[in-house]
Amino acid sequence: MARLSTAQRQQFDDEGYLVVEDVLDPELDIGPVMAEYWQVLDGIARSLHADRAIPSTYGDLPFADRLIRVCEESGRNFPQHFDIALPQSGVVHDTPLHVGPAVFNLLTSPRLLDVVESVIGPEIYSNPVQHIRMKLPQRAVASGKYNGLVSKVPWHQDNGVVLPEADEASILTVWMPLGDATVENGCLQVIPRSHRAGIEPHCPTDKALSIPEKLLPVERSRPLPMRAGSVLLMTQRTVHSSLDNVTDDQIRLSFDLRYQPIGQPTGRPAFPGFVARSAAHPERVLRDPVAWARSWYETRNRLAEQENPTYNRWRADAAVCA
Ligand SMILES: O=C(O)CCC(=O)C(=O)O
Ligand SMILES: [Fe+2]
Repeated sequence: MARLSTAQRQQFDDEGYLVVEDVLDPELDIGPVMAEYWQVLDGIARSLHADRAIPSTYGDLPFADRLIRVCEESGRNFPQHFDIALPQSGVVHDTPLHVGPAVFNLLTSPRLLDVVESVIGPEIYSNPVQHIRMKLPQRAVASGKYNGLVSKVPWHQDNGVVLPEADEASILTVWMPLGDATVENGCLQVIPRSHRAGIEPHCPTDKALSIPEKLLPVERSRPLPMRAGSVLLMTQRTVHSSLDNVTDDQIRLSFDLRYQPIGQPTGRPAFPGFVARSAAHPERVLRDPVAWARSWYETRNRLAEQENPTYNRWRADAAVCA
């Protein structure tokens, strides 16, 4: 079992983060996910081509080249088509999302859950705050509204982007690159030991919720280049952000997943989580990828017919945001 060593546990507790290498097998665990994403991209490209929005479907290009080309030529981005959760607002009956079996298999990968178990114990709930991020080179980012799924992400704590109901929960963020993440293509960075204080104030800005830099020792920030197959663990209070993708031709692909002990509030009660592992009640574990997908489709239908809830507590007119 890929359990953490005592030293690794200690580093996680002391520093608020830990990179664990070679948890996943890039070919066996990540390959099937990329095959699903190839199909999603193929659908996008064919539909744009049929609408004459792009001159070719670019079907002979590898994934990154193809997505960059499709975004550049169409002047659009498609973060929600790939994402593994619904957006926080504006959900309609046909809001796209991707909840395929390969994604479910990764979310419930025994090797991943072994690592999670070493931090939060054997009763593991998959928190529904989860995303795929495909950070594009600048020239492929559509102008207009900022989207953290395709661009760099400002300083924040994950605790700050969910409801206060989860403030005392133990939500573990598991961030993993699907290809190598580098300083150039926009890897994650953390502020070591920042998890020891409380929740910092977050300000709503045009670039997502963020902690004002004047409140942070940003000179202590540590970029974390990572190879595919490695995972980064962070507490819900660890302050982190991500860098710009300054390459011309790479996409920084990553999943951010979250797990917590069963029974704690998730911070987004309108979204569906599930029991991923349980020593006490193995019969409650969700093993069916179709049932998982259905839980998201049912949530989509429900949210499409009501006013969407809000998931954060912050106000732009707070003194600290001036
Ligand atoms: O992947 C990124 O750029 C940001 C990810 C993030 O904020 C998270 O995983 O909580
Ligand atoms: Fe985050």
